[in-house]
Amino acid sequence: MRTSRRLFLQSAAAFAASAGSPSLDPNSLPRFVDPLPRLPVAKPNAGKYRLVMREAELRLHRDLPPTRLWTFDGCFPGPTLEVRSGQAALVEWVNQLPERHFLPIDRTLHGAEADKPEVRTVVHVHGAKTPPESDGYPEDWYTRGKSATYRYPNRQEPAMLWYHDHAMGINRLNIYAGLLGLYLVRDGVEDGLGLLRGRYEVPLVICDRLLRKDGSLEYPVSGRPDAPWVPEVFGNALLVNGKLFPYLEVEPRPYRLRLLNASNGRFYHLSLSNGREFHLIGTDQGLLPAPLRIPSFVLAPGERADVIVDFQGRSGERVELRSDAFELMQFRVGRATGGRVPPVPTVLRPVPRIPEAAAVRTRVLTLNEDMNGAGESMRMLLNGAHWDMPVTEKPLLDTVEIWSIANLTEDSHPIHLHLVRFQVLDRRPLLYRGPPQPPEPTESGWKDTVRAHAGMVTRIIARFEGYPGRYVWHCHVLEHEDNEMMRPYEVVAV
Ligand SMILES: [Cu+2]
Repeated sequence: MRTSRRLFLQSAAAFAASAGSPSLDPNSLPRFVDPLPRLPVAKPNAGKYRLVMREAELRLHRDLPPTRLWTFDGCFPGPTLEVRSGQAALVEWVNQLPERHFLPIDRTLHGAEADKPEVRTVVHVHGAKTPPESDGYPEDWYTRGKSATYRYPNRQEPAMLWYHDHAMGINRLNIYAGLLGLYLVRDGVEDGLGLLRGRYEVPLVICDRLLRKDGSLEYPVSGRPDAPWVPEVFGNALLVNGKLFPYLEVEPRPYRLRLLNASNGRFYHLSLSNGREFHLIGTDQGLLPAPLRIPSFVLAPGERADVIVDFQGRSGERVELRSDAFELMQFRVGRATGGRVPPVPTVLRPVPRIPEAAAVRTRVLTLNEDMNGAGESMRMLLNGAHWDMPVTEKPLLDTVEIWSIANLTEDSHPIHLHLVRFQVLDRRPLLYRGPPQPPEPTESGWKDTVRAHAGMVTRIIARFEGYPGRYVWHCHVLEHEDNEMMRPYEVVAV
C-alpha cells in the first residue's frame, strides 16, 4: 500500500473519532434541486478592480444549512475577472478576513511557524504572465485590514486562468475555505472565431469538500495534534460553481463549457452519461489548432479544459456530467428557442511547436518522497530540495529550456510553473525502460500544469519569456505544495 495513502487513512480514522457533527452522506440528499450558479463578473471602478476577502455563510445545497466559507466579495467561487489581452488590469486584493483561522494550521510547516499570524493571504493568478512583484509570491502575504494592488499586463493569448490564495504554509487551508475565482482573458482573434458566448458559454469550477451533516467544512487532521498536516484530502461532496449536484437548463444546441479543477487533491475523469463525445477546443493556456473529439478526459488540480458539448436533437433528455461513477451535475435539455446555431469552427488558433533544438538547456528534476523511521510519508520534495535552500533553477530570459521531471514517488503530481506556458513533449518510463508516450489530447495545446505520473519522466519545453525575477514552481496538490513541494526559481535577464 502506498505510504501516503496509509497515513491518510489512519489520519481520517483519528479525525472521524474526534469530529463534532458527523460526516455528511451526500447520497442522503436529493440530486439536481439547485440551479447551477452563474458566476458573477467583477466590475472595475475607475479602471481598477477591488475584491475583498471576507467570511460568508453560503448554502452549498438546498437541504443543507449554510456553510462558513472564506470568499471574495461574498462569492464562492469569487467574481470572475474578464480582461482583454494586451490591456493591463489593476486589482486591489483586500484582506478583511477574521483574526483567527477556522481550519487546522500546522505550525511545523515551513512558513507557518508559531511566530506567523494565523490569517495571512496573498493572491496569485494561476497562468498569468505577471511581473514578479504582482505574482503573489508565497512570502508576500499580508494580514487583516491590509491589501495589495497588483498590475496584470495581460500580454498573453486568451485562456481561462484562475486566481487563488498562495500564502506560504497555509494556502491549502485558505483555498479549501473558498479563496478562489476565475480570470478570463479574451481577444479579437478569439472573438472573430464566433465561438459560443453569453449564456451558451458556461464556466464550471469543480472542487470537492468534506462536509458535515450541519453543513460545515471538515478538513481532516493527522493523529498528532502538534502536526495536523495530512498528505491528501478528498471530499465527500463534489461541488460545481459552489453547489452540490446542481442542474442547468440548456437549449438543444451546442454549449461551450470551460472547466477548472480547483480541488486540493482530487483528480477527475470526466464524461457524459449519454456517452456523447466532447469537442475539445482548448487546454490550460488557450485554444487548440483544431477541435478534437474525445469521449472523456482527466483534469488534475489546477488544470483546465475548454470543450463544446452539443445538445442538438436531445430535447427532453437529462444528461449528467460524471467523474467515473460520481455524478457532478445535470443538464436538462429543453425545447428549441429558434436562435441560429453556429457551427463548431474547424480551425481555431495555431499552436506552433517549440522545436527541441531551440532548447539551450535540459534540466533533470526529480520528485521525491521523504520517509520517517516508520516508513510513513513525511513530505514530498522537488529535486530533493527544501523551500529555503538556494535557488537552483535560473533560466535566462527569453531562452528555451526542457524540463525532464522524473517522478520517483508513487503518486501522480500536477506540476505547475508560474509565469510561463509550456508544451508537453512526451513521457517515458524511468530508466527509459520503454518507448516515449506522446501527450494526451488534453495536453496537445499550451499548458501551465502537467501531470507527472509515478515512475515516469515527463518532459516539457518552455520559453522563459515575460519578466526577469523570482517565481515559483510547485505541485498543485495543495497539501504537497504546503509541505515543501514548492521551490523558487529565477528568470535571469541577460
Ligand atoms: Cu504532489
